[in-house]
Amino acid sequence: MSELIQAVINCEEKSDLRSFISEIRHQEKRYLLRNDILSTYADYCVKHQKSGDFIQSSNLSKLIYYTQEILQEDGNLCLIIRPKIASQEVYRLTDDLNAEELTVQELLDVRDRFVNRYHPNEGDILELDFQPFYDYSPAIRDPKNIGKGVQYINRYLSSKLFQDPRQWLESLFDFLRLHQYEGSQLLINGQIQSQQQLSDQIKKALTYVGKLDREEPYEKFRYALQPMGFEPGWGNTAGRVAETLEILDELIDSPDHQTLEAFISRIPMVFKIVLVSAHGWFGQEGVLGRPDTGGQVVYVLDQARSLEKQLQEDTTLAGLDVLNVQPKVIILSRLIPNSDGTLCNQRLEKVHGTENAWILRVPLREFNPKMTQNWISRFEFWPYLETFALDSEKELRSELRGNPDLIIGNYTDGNLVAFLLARRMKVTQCNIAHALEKSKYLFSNLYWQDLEEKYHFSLQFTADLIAMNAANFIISSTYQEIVGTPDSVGQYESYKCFTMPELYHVVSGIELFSPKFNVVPPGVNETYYFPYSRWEDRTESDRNRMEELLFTQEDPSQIFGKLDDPTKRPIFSMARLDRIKNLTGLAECFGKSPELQEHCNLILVAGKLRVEESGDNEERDEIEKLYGIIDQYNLHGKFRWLGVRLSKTESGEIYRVIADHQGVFVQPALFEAFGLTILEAMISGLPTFATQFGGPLEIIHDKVNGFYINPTHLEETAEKILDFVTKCEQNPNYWYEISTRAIDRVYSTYTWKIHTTRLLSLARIYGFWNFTSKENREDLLRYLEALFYLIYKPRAQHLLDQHMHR
Ligand code: UDP
Ligand code: LCN
Repeated sequence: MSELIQAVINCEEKSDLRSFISEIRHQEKRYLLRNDILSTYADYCVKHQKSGDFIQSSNLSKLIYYTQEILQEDGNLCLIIRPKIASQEVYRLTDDLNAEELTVQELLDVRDRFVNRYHPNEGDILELDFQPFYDYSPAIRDPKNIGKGVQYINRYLSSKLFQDPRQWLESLFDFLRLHQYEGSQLLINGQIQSQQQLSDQIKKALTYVGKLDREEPYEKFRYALQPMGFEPGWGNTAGRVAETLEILDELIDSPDHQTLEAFISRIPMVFKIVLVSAHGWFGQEGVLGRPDTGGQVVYVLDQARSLEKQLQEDTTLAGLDVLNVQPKVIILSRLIPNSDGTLCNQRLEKVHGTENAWILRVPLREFNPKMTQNWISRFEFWPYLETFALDSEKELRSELRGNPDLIIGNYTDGNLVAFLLARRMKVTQCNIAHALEKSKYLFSNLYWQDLEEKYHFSLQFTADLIAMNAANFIISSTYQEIVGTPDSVGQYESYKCFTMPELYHVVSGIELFSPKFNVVPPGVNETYYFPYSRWEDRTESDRNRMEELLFTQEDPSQIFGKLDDPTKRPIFSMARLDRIKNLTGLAECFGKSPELQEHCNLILVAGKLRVEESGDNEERDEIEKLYGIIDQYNLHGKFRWLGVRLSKTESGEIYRVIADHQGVFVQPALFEAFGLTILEAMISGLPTFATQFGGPLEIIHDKVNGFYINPTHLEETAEKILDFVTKCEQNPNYWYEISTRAIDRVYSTYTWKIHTTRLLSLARIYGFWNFTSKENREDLLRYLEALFYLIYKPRAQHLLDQHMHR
């Protein structure tokens, strides 16, 4: 990049650079983000009548394209440049056009100075640096392979391991001896005492099972294999046992990474899984749409269901029915005594449609019953996590009659609890972010002190750093959740280097090239969400009820607005009513376009209708704002707002009824980490317009199976929807084309079956590598513990003191 800067400085573009800098100086903003930089540059090009050629291919244009941020300081500009995904360079550009490269430390100082929180005379600030812990572990080289960690680690470690055949065979032998289920030995027993004997016995067993009918059930020859040294776990039929033994035989004779993966994927080593989803209303009925309760709950419930099913299939295939193995999945959440009509005050609730998946709710200790008896916003939840983890450990051990095999955390709080539990129970830890608030709230770290009272980001970001570094593996829903796109920073990437002024500087917060990252997108519950055209699976009475609810029913307690012409094409959206979901933006976009109003009605399912009924600040603000927009643009007669809480069956049907009317779904969030409603709408057959900021960029292919919108450009968004509607009016086939492709997209890529097969294979492979490579992470974990006790805990205690005085 320095060459590019030098090229701009040294060529005839120097004067352009000078006048562009002067343009920047005239900006009121001293801290420009990419959007500001691009629009200032666009204005500059218009004002100076720059040619298309210049705009397309000048060095200055290239430099601007890569520049993520510009900070102005004493006449100098600090340029933060992202020359490629997951990398950053910083330059100071002086008045006389000298460019010098800045270190990360210098950049963080510049940022601190920007907010007047730089105090070098008072000593150095604490620097957090995780890089040394990653220096000796394998790292992916090519950014395009980020998020494919397991493939990489498998190849890398196999080749290392296979270099020393003796050690490799020893590790494999030790690994095979390890497995038990509630005291019963699996795979091999004491008859096999060495790796050499293992190899001989495999051949013997293969000869034996080779003579049996392939379909012969395992229980019929179980006791013939036992004296040879083989216990249950190899397969449920003679054919399956033979296959697994053959794979092992091949692995011993001529190891390669594919055979290793195939073998490990068959090893029964995961039976009990804990999913931690601590905050919010976690339940199966009447909880969705509340503040803090949305996609994460849907995701975790569906994942639990699908994991249980997959575990059952796997244990049956492994022949473990003879031991009566019953896999168990526990969702750990908090118990909320004042549960407002939901079941969140019940200790144990079975997950519908499963045999052995449960929601286990553990109450918070009663530090302050006014708080702990009630729902607590995720932003205020921090002081309760450590004791919650301690109490949960006991409950989990008694429910599971031992330790789980895998703990998966969800969201910052769940991930921190998963870290504490996994550390104490010595279990593999997996992280799922769902949403990292750091990138959701602009400048949330730089101005953390001003936001602390409301959001407590100092606790959240510290917890994020601890949990994401501690996790054995992380699954993300998209690639860009990790490292963004060529022109936008990823959510995990935003933790790489940042300042928390006066608290600490993070010079390397996470290794983005670490193979711990794996992209495993979620699915959608196909029992409730399916294409509108599957008439045979739809219930007429539900359909009529939803039809009425959407278009005509009058019930001021939960419905606002009456449609003048209910037959107009519906534009539909459904989301929690928070600022980032931006339903108010969609209403405004609709309000600004009389043409769109001529063709369509706008129907929203969102939150509550009355400020007094909401206990959440953001929700209250949004309710007021929405009423303001309705009046300002006089949307009466064209707009309906349903403040209802729908059951799953109803919400599935509601998308389909919109599709019956050839409507569209719009997801206008200012940022969306993934966006389950997009999958729900698409599988139902709705042409979907979704924000271009975040996960939807990977779900949808623009203009192929849906459309991108920029929710900050309201007129342009209205124009895009109008354009689609007009095209459909001219050519009714167009709606069907997009609708069909949307359905296909979900079925081909976003199913829970794909998700859980992959997740379980990850759990096994990481489990195997943790065992064989004896990866020593103790130094890292000790560092994280220090962070927890020295930074997180005192701050959490301080917040608890505040709560006690409420
Ligand atoms: N949802 C709902 N009722 C509402 C709002 C949302 O049932 O009033 C459901 C919606 O169907 C989806 C989930 O909540 O399954 C929202 O997930 P998404 O990933 O879109 O957003 P999140 O709320 O997690 O940010
Ligand atoms: C949280 C979000 O904000 C959504 O974008 C995701 O779809 C959801 O969690 C499930 O991961």
